Amino acid sequence: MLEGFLIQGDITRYPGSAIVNAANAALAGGGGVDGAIHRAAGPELAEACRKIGGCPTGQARVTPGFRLPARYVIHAVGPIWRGGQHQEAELLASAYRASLVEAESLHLPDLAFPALSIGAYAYPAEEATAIALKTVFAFPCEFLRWVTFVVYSDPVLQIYRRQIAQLQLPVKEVGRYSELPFLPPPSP
Ligand code: AR6
Repeated sequence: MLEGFLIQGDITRYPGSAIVNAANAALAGGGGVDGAIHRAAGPELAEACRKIGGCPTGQARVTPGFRLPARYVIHAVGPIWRGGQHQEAELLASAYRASLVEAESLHLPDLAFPALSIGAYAYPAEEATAIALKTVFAFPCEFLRWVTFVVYSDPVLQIYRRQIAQLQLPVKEVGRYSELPFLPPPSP
């Protein structure tokens, strides 16, 4: 059974197996969480993305994490919000599922997600959060046991708390990564 965690923080500091990036279809880097991940991973990440060439909306591609604490980056492309009549909901769910498929194919036990599409791509945060949570918990995981939702801002944290309570999902909030029970304790 999948266990969920919620944390407010910087996903580039996640010390587990893989983090998901909120990428664009060109895998060209950008602002927001994408920019932070590229800065923390180093220039090798842009080079690896360039070799992949791109990724359609709703899909995901894997690279190493390079200088990140996480071993892999799963670059997922969420939809740009265009009013809700352009398959945004399906594409957002698909971006989450595609990330989980990549993690499963690598036999990873844990994965961290940022809030895909709710920043520069302007997806309404309440709806996007419900999709994120429902999609992850509906996914038939085989190797994955722990999914951590990493939120950056206070308003988004409140939205996650509310949706987790409303959907009655097994997601525990922690204050720092070292409280995640499945990770080895930090070395002294
Ligand atoms: N750790 C965790 N979450 C973060 C971090 C961080 N270090 N930094 C920002 N967030 P966005 P999108 C939150 O815009 O909407 C880029 O230019 C942020 O507060 O990063 O999918 C790409 O290249 C927000 O809640 O992603 C694409 O072109 C959430 O991450 C485009 O933006 C997502 O915001 C993708 O837009």
